[in-house]
Amino acid sequence: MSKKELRQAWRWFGPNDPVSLQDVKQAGAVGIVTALHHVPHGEVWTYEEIMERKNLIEASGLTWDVVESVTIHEEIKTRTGDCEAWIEKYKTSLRNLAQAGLKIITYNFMPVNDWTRTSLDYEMPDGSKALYFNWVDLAVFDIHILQRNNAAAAYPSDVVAQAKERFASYTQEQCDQLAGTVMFGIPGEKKITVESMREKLKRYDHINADVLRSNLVHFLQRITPLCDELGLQLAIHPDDPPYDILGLPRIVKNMDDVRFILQSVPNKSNGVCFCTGSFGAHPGNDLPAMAREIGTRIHFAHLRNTKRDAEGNFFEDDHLAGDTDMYAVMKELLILQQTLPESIPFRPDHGHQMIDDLKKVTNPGYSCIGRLRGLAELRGLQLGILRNT
Ligand code: DNO
Repeated sequence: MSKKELRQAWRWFGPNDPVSLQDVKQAGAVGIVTALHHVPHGEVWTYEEIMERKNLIEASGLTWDVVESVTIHEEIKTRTGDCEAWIEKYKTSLRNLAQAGLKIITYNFMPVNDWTRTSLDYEMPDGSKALYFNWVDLAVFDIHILQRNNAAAAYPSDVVAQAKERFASYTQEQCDQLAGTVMFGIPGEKKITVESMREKLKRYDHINADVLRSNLVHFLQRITPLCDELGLQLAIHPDDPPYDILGLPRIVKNMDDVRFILQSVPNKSNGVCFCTGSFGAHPGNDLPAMAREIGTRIHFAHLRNTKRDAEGNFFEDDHLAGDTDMYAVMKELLILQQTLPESIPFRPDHGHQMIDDLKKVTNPGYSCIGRLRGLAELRGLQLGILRNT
């Protein structure tokens, strides 16, 4: 094997991120993954604002490698209201990004909420803190706090019973905290309240997985010809966690879903953000096999590990620990990389809050030291594999 490496990148939330660009350089990353988080979802990213961000990144000796995310407006996902006008705005943003020299565009098609966890400070045996997803806590939120119609029917009866007991034991403060965590979303973006969540969920009353899938295909058919022409590479982020939650359909959970998306819209710009943390939270997903099959349609990678228990709850483990065989995934990605002219960017996705970061206010999952550890381990793994093949 020749020695083409993946490109080490780092998610940065912009000028308000407590992790500075200089910190990123010290952590050993070379590329930045970011977005204009202050632009309301769906509105156009202007060329001027994109360039301003790009210049800021380049002034510190880094490059803006990946856009994550250009968020899709809910009316596109539900194909209602001003859907077509939102798609036109999306295309304008894509044109502006291409004009500024950006190439890889991450997005997701998760209804209402982005990633979902039930705890952002789950204590690990070594004292560091991890992100955690627990079904009983989700049911506490869903059945008792959100009070979604018929929510209990979505959970096994023992989970419903435990949720009832747990809810009775929670103080108001604990309930507020749980609700805030479930609806946490992306740092620097507008927060949603329980009330607005109810409103947003209502819009999906008549949208099942098939409808959502056809809305995604419609969106992709509208934008991929432009992306092909501009040389852009789209990267759809899987659903996190890869399960239907809060009565919402999820359509990027496994290899069947990915196959459907790639086959329905075969344009070369249509690709995937291979997030090992999201896909890896489902025991049915064979990550190395998925990497092999998706192949050149992997336009970007998030490397992270989760550890499940028997009930399907999971915490985010160290990058090289957990249920996903990171060695096997890295090996697949490196085999793929050798066939490509450009490096696939990867970022150490999330990391534990640890060491001095425990005393700081950090973006959950995105503190510096935990990701620095993850990046160091992943780079070492990469080097070891490349030297031995
Ligand atoms: C969570 C992230 C996701 C991701 C978006 C991409 O940490 O991986 O929020 O950025 O889903 O659209």
